[in-house]
Amino acid sequence: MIVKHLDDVLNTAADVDTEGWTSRRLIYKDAGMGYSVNDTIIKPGAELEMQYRNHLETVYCIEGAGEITDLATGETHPIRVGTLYALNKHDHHVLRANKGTHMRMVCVFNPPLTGREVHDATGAYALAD
Ligand code: 9YT
Repeated sequence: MIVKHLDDVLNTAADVDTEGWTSRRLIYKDAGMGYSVNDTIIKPGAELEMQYRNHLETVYCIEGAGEITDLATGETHPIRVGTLYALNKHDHHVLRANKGTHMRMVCVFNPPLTGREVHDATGAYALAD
């Protein structure tokens, strides 16, 4: 059994900080679970264009508010605590945190992240192998 606390991850190599987000990788590839789990902070006012061509991702908002735009349809959906979105078609999207508030999201990736990824120029992560 693996038991961890967010405190075990903070300020380690699995605590990945970028301009728009900080991702604390709690479960990643080495755990052998077939998925990874991150506790991610989207910084206030951040606007992130992403497309995970190599991964499926489900995201569940547990703090803050913002919105997501599906760039295939142009539709924008509000996000608040309790909103979940699943990028089941590797959807190209823009994620925004409202100004003045961060969003805290639980993110599950399949296949799992190695724990250290940052986005490439297309807003994707490379495959681990
Ligand atoms: C919600 C989202 O896609 N944020 C970008 C960071 C990524 N999800 C991660 O590595 O946690």
